[in-house]
Amino acid sequence: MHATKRGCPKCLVRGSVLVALLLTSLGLRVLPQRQTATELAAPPVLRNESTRPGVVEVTLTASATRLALRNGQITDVFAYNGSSPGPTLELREGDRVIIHFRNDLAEPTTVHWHGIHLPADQDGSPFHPVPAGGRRDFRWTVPRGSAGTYWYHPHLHHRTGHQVAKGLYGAIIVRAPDDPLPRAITERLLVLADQRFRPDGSIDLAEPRSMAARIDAENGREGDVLFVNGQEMPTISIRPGEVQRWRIINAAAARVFRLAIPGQRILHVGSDGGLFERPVEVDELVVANSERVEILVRGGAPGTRTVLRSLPYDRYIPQTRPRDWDRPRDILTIQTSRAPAAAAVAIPAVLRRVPPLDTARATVRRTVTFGQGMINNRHFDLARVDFTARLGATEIWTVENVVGMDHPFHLHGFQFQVIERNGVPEPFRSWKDAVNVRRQETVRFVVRFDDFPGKWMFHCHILDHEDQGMMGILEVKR
Ligand SMILES: [Cu+2]
Repeated sequence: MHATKRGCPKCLVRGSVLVALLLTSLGLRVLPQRQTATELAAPPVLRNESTRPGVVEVTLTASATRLALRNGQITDVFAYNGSSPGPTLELREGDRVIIHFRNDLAEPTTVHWHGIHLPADQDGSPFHPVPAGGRRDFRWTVPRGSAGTYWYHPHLHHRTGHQVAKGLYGAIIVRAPDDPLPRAITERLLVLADQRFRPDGSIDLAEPRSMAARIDAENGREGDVLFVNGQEMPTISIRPGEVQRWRIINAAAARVFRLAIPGQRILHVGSDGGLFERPVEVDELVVANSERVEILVRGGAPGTRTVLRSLPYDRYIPQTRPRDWDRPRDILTIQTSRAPAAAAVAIPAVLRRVPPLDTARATVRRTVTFGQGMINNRHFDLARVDFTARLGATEIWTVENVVGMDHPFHLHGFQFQVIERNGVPEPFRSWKDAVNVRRQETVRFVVRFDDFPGKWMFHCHILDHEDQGMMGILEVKR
């Protein structure tokens, strides 16, 4: 974290350190940046323990701990390295990554490296549980051309929703040697999540068989408190006319963010698998569960203020639609300073090439039908392979949602390219590992299984649905 880059006033840092010391003296582990600072703070960065060039070796520990998440109240959570979101894994294309993972929880877990193209046995899927008190090393290489924003989270079947709700999720950033965006641009990471608290400050997990549990099972668990990097309504400072690059991750279990900034259009430059070929100007962006977006945001007139807002988004069936679903929710404040205007930066018209996957070479077509709680009329079974694909094959998948609510589809291990939605051609190419499939919508994409044979998950990324069995297994065979 760079205080100068964040424009973080020294007094806020000092104040948060004092609160941290006070709470530490009470025997509580806390994150200093969560206390008094209203300026958005980046999550800590995982320390690289290797001195070898091109090697990133880190230690990641999941444990139960206590954090001051809101209003000074101490909350029992699960955290990676004592922090929620967990520390960011900073990588470069081509890096060899070694993660020494330790499970200090009292229950099994896994760590899934969401969106990364890696060997199947390193994916941290439900096939790879790490028992309570257990350890395992993950080893993989960051593919060339995969620069982008990814994330990591647990993926133990029936327990993913619970463990993420307790605080286990963190960002992965992969950088390219030839990033086309000017280096002068300040970069921000925004890990979006929501949470629900009881009056005593504890995390509100629905009692089994309660009405709340039934609603969570249907909608996916949502919380009324919106967090950016674990902070409620933080501020991002920006200079007049300054352009900032924001990497945004939707790490919420079920909430879909429909993002807008009143008073400005957003330059959308990338999604799950990295930058687009060209920037696209938009008024708003729907970011479904597990999706990432990269955007460019511009500072306003000196001293003005606006917000990043989540507009109402109706993904629900009428019976369980939240009463306040149509209320816009502000996520953070964008404060333009009175500093001199920033020097203009040129945004390239072409960012990079996104090579097309050739649909004419597709040898297999498959259909994934999303029902409520099931895929192709079946619940997930760890012992069953649903689809078998040949290594090297190009395939076209049709994901059809036949029910009355949205289900975001995610495929492990492979980035795909959306071809069309409800027969309407996708306006431009991008690399995706997750795509929201709206109620009654059909999405078609092309994917190539170029490497890494083995068993891979595909599932709905509403975590409650995934835990209920809206998941299947694709086996890629030589
Ligand atoms: Cu779903």
